[in-house]
Amino acid sequence: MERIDIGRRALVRLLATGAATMGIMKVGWPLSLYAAQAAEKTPAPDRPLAGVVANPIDIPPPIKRDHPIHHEITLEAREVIAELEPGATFRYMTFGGQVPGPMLRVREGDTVKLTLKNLPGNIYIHSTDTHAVYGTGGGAVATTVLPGQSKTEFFKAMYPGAFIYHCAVPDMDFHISSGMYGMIVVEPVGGLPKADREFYLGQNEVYTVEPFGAKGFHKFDSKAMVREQPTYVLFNGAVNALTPGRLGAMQAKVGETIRVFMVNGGPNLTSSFHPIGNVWVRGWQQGALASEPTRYVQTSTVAPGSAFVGDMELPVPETIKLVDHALSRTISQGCLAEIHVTGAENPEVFKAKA
Ligand SMILES: [Cu+2]
Repeated sequence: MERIDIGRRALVRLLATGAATMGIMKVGWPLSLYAAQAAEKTPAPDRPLAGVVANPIDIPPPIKRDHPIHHEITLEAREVIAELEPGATFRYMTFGGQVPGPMLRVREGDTVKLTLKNLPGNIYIHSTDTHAVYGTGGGAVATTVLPGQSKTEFFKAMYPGAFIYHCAVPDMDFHISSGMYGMIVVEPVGGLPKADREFYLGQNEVYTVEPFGAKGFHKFDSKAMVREQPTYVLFNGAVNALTPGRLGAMQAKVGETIRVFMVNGGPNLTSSFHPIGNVWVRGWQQGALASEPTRYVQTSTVAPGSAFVGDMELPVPETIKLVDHALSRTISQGCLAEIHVTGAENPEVFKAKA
């Protein structure tokens, strides 16, 4: 049996910054649509902040087993105020204090006891709809839980693929936009082709009253969400989070094969996921890992509520920019991540000066 307690590391991080003492007011069941907006208050400017950006390499390793096992997994619903970009804050809803939520990894045929713990300081109900689950709402009904309580469901991973899990309460678009989604990888029997490194990204869009780039606290804008006009489009929950100017680029070496797991939370926008300066040599469209991958794909459509798994080969040193090729989202709304590939030049393949 494998036991994973997803929330502890995030909890330590929060306690270290003091953000766990936020003192958000609790409200009871039932919650009307967006009712808790009224509870939102602008945080004091000196409040310590917790970051929500998921570390793209902090993921479970590939599965080598040739037999199924049982998992006991706990996800924590955690509402935190954190930064969209330096000086601009937002009230996120997360699994485990990070966006996207922790990547879960099981094998086809494995069984899972999944506990959703809704922390006592939260104000909203939460749940999980896991697209790898047969059952009403992908388990959303079974896991709908009030602040301060936990619910546990059991499921068997019957089919392989890379799937989203997301909160699925009645105003789920609001919860997902606020960060409440992640990926579960159900590896096919026999596993995936070997990759030297793996990275984990999640894309979602955020709708705020205040414009892009404004300092201070950003309030959620439900009307803009219904119009599908976001303020921010983000990888891993913050503006250009995985670039040198922020938390740093992802790193790889010439000659390696790397794999990117990407989940699109949406809630509304389809991503046109493209690696500038490279190509998806193998792409499992919609996360369909039981299918043969498509080859040499430039831009992959990743629907909201779906995922993509893509491999790249790295014949030359370069900076690969991962973007949504609906490019205004990258240029004006924050949707950029970088992979820095270091190693020897390969002039037979590319020369900067011909
Ligand atoms: Cu929720």
